[in-house]
Amino acid sequence: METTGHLRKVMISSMLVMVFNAVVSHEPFLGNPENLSIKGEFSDIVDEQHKLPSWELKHGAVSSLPHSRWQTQMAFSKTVYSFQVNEDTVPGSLVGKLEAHLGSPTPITFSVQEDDGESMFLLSPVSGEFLLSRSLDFETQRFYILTVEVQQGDSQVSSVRVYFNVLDVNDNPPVFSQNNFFASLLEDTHVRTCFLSLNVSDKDDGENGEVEVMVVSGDEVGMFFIHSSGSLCLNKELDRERQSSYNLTVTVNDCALPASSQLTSTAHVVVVVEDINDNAPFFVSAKHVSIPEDSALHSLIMTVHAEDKDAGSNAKVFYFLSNSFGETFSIDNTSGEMFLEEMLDREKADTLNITVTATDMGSPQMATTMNLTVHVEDVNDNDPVFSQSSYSLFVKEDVPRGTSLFQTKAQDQDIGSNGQVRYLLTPAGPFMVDTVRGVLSVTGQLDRERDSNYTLILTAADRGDIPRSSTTAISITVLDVNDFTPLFSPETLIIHVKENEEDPSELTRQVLLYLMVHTLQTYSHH
Ligand SMILES: *[C@@H]1O[C@H](CO)[C@@H](O)[C@H](O)[C@H]1NC(C)=O
Ligand SMILES: *[C@@H]1O[C@H](CO)[C@@H](O)[C@H](O)[C@H]1NC(C)=O
Ligand SMILES: *[C@@H]1O[C@H](CO)[C@@H](O)[C@H](O)[C@H]1NC(C)=O
Ligand SMILES: *[C@@H]1O[C@H](CO)[C@@H](O)[C@H](O)[C@H]1NC(C)=O
Ligand SMILES: *[C@@H]1O[C@H](CO)[C@@H](O)[C@H](O)[C@H]1NC(C)=O
Ligand SMILES: *[C@@H]1O[C@H](CO)[C@@H](O)[C@H](O)[C@H]1NC(C)=O
Ligand SMILES: CC(=O)N[C@H]1CO[C@H](CO)[C@@H](O)[C@@H]1O
Ligand SMILES: [Ca+2]
Repeated sequence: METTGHLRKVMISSMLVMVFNAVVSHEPFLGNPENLSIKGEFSDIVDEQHKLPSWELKHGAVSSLPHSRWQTQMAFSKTVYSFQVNEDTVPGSLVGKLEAHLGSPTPITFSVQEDDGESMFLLSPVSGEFLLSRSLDFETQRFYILTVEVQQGDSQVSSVRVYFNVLDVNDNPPVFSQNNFFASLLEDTHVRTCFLSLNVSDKDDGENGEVEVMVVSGDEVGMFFIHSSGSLCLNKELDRERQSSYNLTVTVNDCALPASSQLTSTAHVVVVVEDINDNAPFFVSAKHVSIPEDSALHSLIMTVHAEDKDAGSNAKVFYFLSNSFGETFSIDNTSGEMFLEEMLDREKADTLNITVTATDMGSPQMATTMNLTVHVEDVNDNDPVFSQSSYSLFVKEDVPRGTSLFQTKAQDQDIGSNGQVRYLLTPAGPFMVDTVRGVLSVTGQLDRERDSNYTLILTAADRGDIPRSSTTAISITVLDVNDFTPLFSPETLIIHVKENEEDPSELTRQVLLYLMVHTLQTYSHH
């Protein structure tokens, strides 16, 4: 039947309006039974809707409706009851009261006919009052629909719908899906990347269930921010070398009003920053080293060391030599120990420049080079050397004392005291040598007739800790000067004189000639 269908539709839409009204209403339930009927706005709507059936009745089209049902609305003070109950109402509280007005004085009794709340609301049969039997939970069930009838004597007089609308109170804190979150991020993660969903939820309704997430500690520099979706996102560039992990405390609160009624929860988020190879190794060892030129082959000359601020293989450093000195040195590629592989000679090269490379094992690799200067220290490995192994000198026997005869110089290729030469003469006799300058001079009176020749040994010694020396021989021949009346030699001079010789000068000439020849012969023997 069309009319009945229309009527039902009207009633259903009435109910929907009613429920909607109840859900959007935030009017608190005041707990006083006299206030319970003050739902004027709602009742008016229902009353308006209810005029329709009367109008339809005039057309006689609702005969299928039981007659008793149409009396019901007459008995109760309202056509529908709707009570608002805060979800935190204490069990045992009075939450509603029904009133029925019947003409006759016979006592009336109320009883619940249909109840989708499994006796959540207990009805007093006599007073019509509802008591709450258990705790309500808005989050479980938001409204209850009961049908109550009133009886007078044994006959059912009428029935009425009773709605209990549960009002949300902020009784659920917003929660994180976990108490502790963990995330790891590559150091080069792009700014504004959201990397962790905190999955917050709040079972409450409306503002009571709207959430606000904040990072409250562990992020003093504002490295992170919370996206409106509740995700944790990166706000700035990470640098693992500055900070390698973050321990964030995040809170979530709902938006209940007043603010003092807001509920919060806390969770910890540990963010670990994973290294990328963004630092080259850098040398921390000396750039200069001094080693003695007589260092033994394969001896350790120094240990180079480079550090790398990265982590793991990004910080694992290997060393290589790229030197222009062939195989003079070798290096242990992991320890950085450098060894001598060829004998050194300061006299050939006193400074060696080596390029040491430190490379990490990251991908891609990063490398640094260092110019290492090796100073070769002198050791006393060279003798002083005279330019000749012997020298010959001729000295007139009347040479004045103190006369410098000769300077010789021994060369020593070493440096410092290893190359400083001092001279010593043996046997000294009437000569001496200046120890520093090597100048040979006469200190005594020579006398060819006593010592016609001298053989001296000149020693040159350096001033090294263990001195090295060499010698040269100096032979000195003393030349005669006419310091005596001539003594003839041979002592018997045979001069052949002609018996008729008249010119005595001829004799003198002959003697002189002899002496000259003889003397020259003597000299030439030396
Ligand atoms: C958050 O919720 C989504 C979907 O419900 C889930 O895939 C994800 O694992 C959750 N995240 C955490 C950290 O619990
Ligand atoms: C993070 O901080 C909280 C409290 O400050 C602490 O209980 C927790 O152990 C910390 N976690 C880590 C991984 O350091
Ligand atoms: C380091 O040297 C060892 C041998 O001394 C060699 O086996 C290794 O491959 C070298 N490592 C690198 C990275 O060159
Ligand atoms: C070695 O390097 C030094 C500077 O560090 C430079 O004065 C010297 O000339 C270089 N020697 C050679 C042989 O390259
Ligand atoms: C090492 O020396 C070379 C040439 O002497 C120069 O070009 C280079 O810049 C130097 N490297 C460093 C790290 O000083
Ligand atoms: C050198 O002197 C010694 C004596 O002092 C002498 O016996 C020797 O013959 C001399 N030699 C020469 C070559 O004159
Ligand atoms: C809103 C309203 O009418 N509240 C009333 C509830 O009942 C108490 C006591 O009867 C009144 O004082 C309130 O005004
Ligand atoms: Ca809440």
